[in-house]
Amino acid sequence: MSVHSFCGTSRQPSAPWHILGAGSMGSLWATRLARAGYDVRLILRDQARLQAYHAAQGLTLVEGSNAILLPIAAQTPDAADPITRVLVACKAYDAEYAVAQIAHRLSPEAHLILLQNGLGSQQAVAAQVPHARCVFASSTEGAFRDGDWRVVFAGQGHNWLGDPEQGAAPTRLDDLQHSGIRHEWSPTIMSRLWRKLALNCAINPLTVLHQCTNGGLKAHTQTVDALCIELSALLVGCAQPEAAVNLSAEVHRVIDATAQNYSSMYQDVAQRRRTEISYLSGYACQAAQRIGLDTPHLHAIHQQLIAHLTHLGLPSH
Ligand code: NAD
Ligand code: KPL
Repeated sequence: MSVHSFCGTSRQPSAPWHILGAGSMGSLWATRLARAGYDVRLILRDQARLQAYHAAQGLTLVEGSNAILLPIAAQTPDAADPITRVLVACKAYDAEYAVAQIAHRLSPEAHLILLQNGLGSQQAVAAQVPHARCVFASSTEGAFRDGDWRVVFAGQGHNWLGDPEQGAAPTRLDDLQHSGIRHEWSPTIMSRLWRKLALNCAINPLTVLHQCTNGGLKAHTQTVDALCIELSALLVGCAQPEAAVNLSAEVHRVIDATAQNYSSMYQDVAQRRRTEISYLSGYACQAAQRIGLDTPHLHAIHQQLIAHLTHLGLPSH
């Protein structure tokens, strides 16, 4: 593998991109923006993480057989510079607290891009910073860390960004284009997020409970179909009828197309990481309860998942 370091051509002046959460996705965005010459500033949890980062001298982006080291600036949440644009790339369960730590630094025209899977955390963050503009994102890109401060770009994909209040696209999204971050503005971002949530609810918990790849669910089509019927009714009941169209067909298509893969929830459990269950099947069950919809299969699978995680000694929320 060739490794080289890169200082980038500065594209000053332009408001900096703050990246809150320098994990897989945060690093994937940060390194591409920095490589394109933008002013990027990582917000790390605390001084200990900051020191460790400085020791590594930057973030490394691995793409195929190439690795590039980018000496991106970093800081802790209590730094003083104002924040105009921030990508929030924490896990769903960390997003609210992480944003609370930087809320006092948000400038009046601040934009937050919320890159969390599932639903619930985005709304909680938006309620917390009512004067800032929150853009919700849904991503099919894939990344993982193969070491501290190293990110592997594992799956080409696309990012959809949108405003749940249906406002127009922010002007500074050109930076993403110039950085090779494939994206488009979606006027129906809530529908996209609901659709993704439904796909994840139909597939991910079952792969954990049956300890199988996505393709292994071909042995459980009755349960998958029962879940799809309930999830479709839920989407319609939550005023997202477009997200329900041909849900079952798409779930089976995804199972076929990703038959050899393990779902993200399976991988979280296998690596003993906390899952985002509360923002996936947990959110779906609560939404069903809120609208008075009976979803016995969804409820049973969610309860089995909680029991399974508890049995493994993992957090079940
Ligand atoms: P990750 O665990 O790799 O990264 C999250 C980072 O946030 C960690 O480095 C963590 O230390 C940091 N963090 C948490 N609290 C913080 C705080 N208070 N201050 C500063 N940093 C804080 O997670 P990820 O895989 O990058 O996923 C982020 C989100 O993107 C998740 O909701 C995930 O479901 C979604 N997503 C991930 C992928 C992927 O391929 N990794 C793909 C699509 C969507
Ligand atoms: O997004 C996914 C995941 O694993 O989280 C798919 C591949 C769609 C399975 O639900």
